[in-house]
Amino acid sequence: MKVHHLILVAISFYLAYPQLVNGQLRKDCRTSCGNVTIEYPFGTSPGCYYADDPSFKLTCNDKEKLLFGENIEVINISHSGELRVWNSVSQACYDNKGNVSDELYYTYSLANLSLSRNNKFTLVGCDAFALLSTTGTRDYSTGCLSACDSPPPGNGDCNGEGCCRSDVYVPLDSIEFKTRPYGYREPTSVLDFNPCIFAFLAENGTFHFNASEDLKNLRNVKEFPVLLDWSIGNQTCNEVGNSICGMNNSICFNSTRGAGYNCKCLDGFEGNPYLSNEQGCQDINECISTIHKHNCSDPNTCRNTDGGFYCKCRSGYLLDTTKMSCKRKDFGWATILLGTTIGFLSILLVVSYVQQRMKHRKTIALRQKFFEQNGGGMLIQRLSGPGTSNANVQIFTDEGMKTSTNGYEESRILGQGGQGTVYKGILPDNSIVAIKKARLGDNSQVEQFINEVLVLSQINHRNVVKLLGCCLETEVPLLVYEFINSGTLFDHLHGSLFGPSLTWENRLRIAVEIAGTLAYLHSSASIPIIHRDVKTANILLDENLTAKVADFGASRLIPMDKEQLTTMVQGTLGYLDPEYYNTGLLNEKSDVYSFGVVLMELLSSQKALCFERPLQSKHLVHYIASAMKENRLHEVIDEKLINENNWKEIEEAVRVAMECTRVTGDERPLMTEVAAKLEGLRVTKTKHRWSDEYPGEETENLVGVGILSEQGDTSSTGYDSIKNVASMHIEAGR
Ligand SMILES: *[C@@H]1O[C@H](CO)[C@@H](O)[C@H](O)[C@H]1NC(C)=O
Ligand SMILES: *[C@@H]1O[C@H](CO)[C@@H](O)[C@H](O)[C@H]1NC(C)=O
Ligand SMILES: *[C@@H]1O[C@H](CO)[C@@H](O)[C@H](O)[C@H]1NC(C)=O
Ligand SMILES: *[C@@H]1O[C@H](CO)[C@@H](O)[C@H](O)[C@H]1NC(C)=O
Ligand SMILES: *[C@@H]1O[C@H](CO)[C@@H](O)[C@H](O)[C@H]1NC(C)=O
Ligand SMILES: *[C@@H]1O[C@H](CO)[C@@H](O)[C@H](O)[C@H]1NC(C)=O
Ligand SMILES: *[C@@H]1O[C@H](CO)[C@@H](O)[C@H](O)[C@H]1NC(C)=O
Ligand SMILES: *[C@@H]1O[C@H](CO)[C@@H](O)[C@H](O)[C@H]1NC(C)=O
Ligand SMILES: *[C@@H]1O[C@H](CO)[C@@H](O)[C@H](O)[C@H]1NC(C)=O
Ligand SMILES: *[C@H]1O[C@@H](CO)[C@H](O)[C@@H](O)[C@@H]1NC(C)=O
Repeated sequence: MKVHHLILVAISFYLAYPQLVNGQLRKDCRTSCGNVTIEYPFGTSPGCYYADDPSFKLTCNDKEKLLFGENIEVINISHSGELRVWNSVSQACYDNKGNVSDELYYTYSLANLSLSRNNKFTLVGCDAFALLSTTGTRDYSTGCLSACDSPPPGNGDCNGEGCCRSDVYVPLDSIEFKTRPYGYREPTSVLDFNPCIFAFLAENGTFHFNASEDLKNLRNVKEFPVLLDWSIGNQTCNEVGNSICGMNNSICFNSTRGAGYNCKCLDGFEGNPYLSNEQGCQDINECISTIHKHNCSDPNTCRNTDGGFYCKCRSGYLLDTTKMSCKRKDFGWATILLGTTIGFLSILLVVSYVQQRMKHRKTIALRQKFFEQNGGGMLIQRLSGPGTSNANVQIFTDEGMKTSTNGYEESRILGQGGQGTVYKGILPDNSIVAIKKARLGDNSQVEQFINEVLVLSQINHRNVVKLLGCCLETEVPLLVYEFINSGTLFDHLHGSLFGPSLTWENRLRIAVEIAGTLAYLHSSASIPIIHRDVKTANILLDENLTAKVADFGASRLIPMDKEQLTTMVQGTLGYLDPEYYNTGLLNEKSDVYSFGVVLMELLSSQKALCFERPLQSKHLVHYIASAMKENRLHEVIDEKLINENNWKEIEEAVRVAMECTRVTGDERPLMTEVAAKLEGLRVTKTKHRWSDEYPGEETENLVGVGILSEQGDTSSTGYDSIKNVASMHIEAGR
């Protein structure tokens, strides 16, 4: 009796170490034995195979054969969980009496082994059967029968005539198979063509039955490859975690054995999926010609990607995915339409841009023209000329003016006068200004505007409306002033703002302020200036009722060496100096006359020219003069002003006004004298009040005033009003 014991030692394992040791293998691990490549998790020495589990231990014998267990030779190992080994053929031969030498009886102790489904259990022989059974937890048997009393036709089919086979799927502990003759035969009838019976496991497709050859001696083949399934552990991927495998590019899959897991590289990658170093799964460069895994018709268009590739066509070409070749893009109607539309729109855009540019240029040219026409050049020349060093005139732009007046909105109009319209403007820094716009199409107005700019640029006085700047880019020039919000003196005396606030004290102060301003214009400003249009309508009041002289349009700068100037007569009826009117000779005394009229207005609250008054007293000067002559001053002075202790001052003020309005200019006092006199009245008045409150100081102070006036000493006193009086007297005396 001959018994073959083929022990297939454990291949799959119940592990002490559930985790794969990732990464580095020892450098001295063998990577091949003979022609067989050894790869992790298998290895030949400790530290080279998985978790030091003896199930993955292989040995390389001195004949360079890789052995698994005691004597099973390994053909090769695949990562996907298969181990290909050589398995011997078992055979039993008939003796010459027709008896088989032995019953073939095989026990395969499979322990942890799984036979792959891709094996066949095959019997070659006549009148025999083979039985494959399992032992252990499941009872399972399979087998086949072969019968033949004459040589079967050599058609190569293993169909039960001289050869039979059965599929194998036994993932269990152990199997055994039996082979023996089926019934009794006259041995000689078989012996001739079938002396032996063969039984073996073989990988599907490795054995092709040929009756004429194999029944005799199985072509002397002694072993067949057999596939065994191996896996790691007895847990599924879910149980161990899907990221158990070596790298990002490798994935876990459940072993076909039904226990444990294996790893594999993703498509487009190759390497050892259990390792995470450079031997692990790496991208396959499909575009390298030697590999030629791409299907681009032109290899030059192939571009490798991580785990794949694509075919890249030149611009203007598209990939034809059926042939993987590049072909020219064809432009459909939609494209042509789109292109045309875009082209058309671009042209439109360009045209409108050019138009805009031209319009812009035209606007600029127009502005330049206006600027010149409005005397901008002359102005700039004059402003930068000698004697105007402290000129501080800002040039505003057309746009700036437009936005600040909200497009010259009607609601922004503050007033409309002889010289044009005044708008309220709000500058970008939120400051409020008054913007004066000349009347359209009046060239003399333009001249006056320029004149005003020149005059005002010379003046820096707190009682003169400050000119901030001008704009000459518009058709008519614009002047920008500080904004004075409480109307004109005219409005307060006769018009819309008439009220009780203009007491005698206020009126006297206003008169002093106007007189002081005119005195300053006549004598103190760097070049003497004659206002030429002094009237209550040209005197603005701010919220403290401080006077601000405005409207210098008619004013004249008088060069120092010229005493008189012949000009076209300008001014307002009622305020106009009769001498100047008759002769056309302008000097500062004309302003004195006009001031006299203003002072009379302040005293009487009567208009300068009033046709409701009797014919002879139409003119305020005549009205007051006749009243004075007839000693009935009480009648013409505004009775609201009069109280018990100011009559003397009023009389004095009337006298000053009368002097100012003398027919002959030479007889009129200088503006400085007028200012000093009025200031004197005011100071005396203040003193009187003082003396009421502090009796006893009066005499001393009055004496002080007298002394100071005579000596011209301004340094010995700290009292401002007195100082002013003093200096006024001195100037008046020059
Ligand atoms: C896996 O093996 C361990 C020990 O070897 C055992 O305790 C466990 O029950 C097994 N698990 C499965 C699913 O077979
Ligand atoms: C390796 O393969 C070659 C040819 O395929 C063969 O001649 C040689 O015997 C093989 N060596 C071993 C050790 O199997
Ligand atoms: C393993 O061996 C078989 C049979 O010799 C062969 O067909 C197969 O290509 C081999 N596989 C590897 C990965 O070497
Ligand atoms: C698997 O093989 C190992 C090692 O040979 C052994 O200890 C274990 O008992 C085997 N498992 C089974 C279920 O036979
Ligand atoms: C064996 O191989 C043949 C073709 O080679 C195939 O058709 C058949 O399905 C395979 N059998 C098994 C069990 O894999
Ligand atoms: C079987 O072997 C014989 C002799 O070698 C040969 O002539 C015949 O073609 C083979 N038959 C098949 C099916 O391969
Ligand atoms: C694996 O993926 C992570 C994040 O996706 C990345 O940071 C890491 O570099 C990748 N490692 C390798 C070896 O590709
Ligand atoms: C592995 O098997 C388990 C249990 O049968 C299953 O839930 C899981 O989806 C499988 N995982 C993979 C990657 O096939
Ligand atoms: C070319 O290869 C890609 C990726 O392997 C595939 O998706 C595609 O179907 C193939 N095309 C042709 C025409 O073979
Ligand atoms: C075959 O051998 C002969 C002689 O040795 C025996 O007499 C037979 O009994 C034997 N046959 C079987 C089936 O064993």
